[in-house]
Amino acid sequence: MELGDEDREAFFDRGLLHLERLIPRHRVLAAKEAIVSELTRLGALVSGKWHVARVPRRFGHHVELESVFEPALLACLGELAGRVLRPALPHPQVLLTPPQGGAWSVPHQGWHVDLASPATDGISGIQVFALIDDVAPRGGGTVAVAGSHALHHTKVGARSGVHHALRADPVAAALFSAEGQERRTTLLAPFSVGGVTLQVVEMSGRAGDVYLMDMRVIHAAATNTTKKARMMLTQRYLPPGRG
Ligand SMILES: O=C(O)CCC(=O)C(=O)O
Repeated sequence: MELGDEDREAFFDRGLLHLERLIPRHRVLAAKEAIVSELTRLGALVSGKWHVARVPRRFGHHVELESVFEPALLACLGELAGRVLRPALPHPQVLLTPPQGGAWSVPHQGWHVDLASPATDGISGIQVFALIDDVAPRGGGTVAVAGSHALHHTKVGARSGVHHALRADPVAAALFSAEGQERRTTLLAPFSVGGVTLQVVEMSGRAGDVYLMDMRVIHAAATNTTKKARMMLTQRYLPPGRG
């Protein structure tokens, strides 16, 4: 697949790009089957019922999971980064959240980046999130603060770090506090910190969709309030010699 100008612009502006139906259906189905059979074998999913304590922290190696990250997808990463990127982990990681109930909100903890703040402005890595099943809004999809990659290189971000810059802003501070009834509405709409437009985005969509995330983007795990498990795969890609 080829990226269009709009895709490139979206990725560079927001640090996050949603590509719909990128992964061929047969690969997604094979990956889902591999995950479900491992869950069944471990007794974590029996006749449609979840035994959460038996959900593994890490899944075994399955060729069906590897093959989701096919050459067409890797070519997109190289194109965006302007250089070859290599997988940081030997195998993709399964992100699985059984139904948790309760009410969904923008997380107020767990915000992080997986790389040290880069000294120079430029892509230091891309994380791929592949949806292996449909993920409805509020269904546990990872949440990201789109635009936050650019905060690292603003005056306030470079001086005291991105977390500090966000905590010091009256709107963005709601990312770190459960209080305030309006926080969900405010954070899911665009807001500005240090001249950079930010917005909390939930990675929801259909099976086969992919989100590409600049690894400078701050992100967090979210609650799955639906009745269906959240099933995603992730892999981080870095320039050779990093990670
Ligand atoms: O959605 C999740 O479970 C969290 C994913 C995450 O934070 C990561 O892969 O770095």
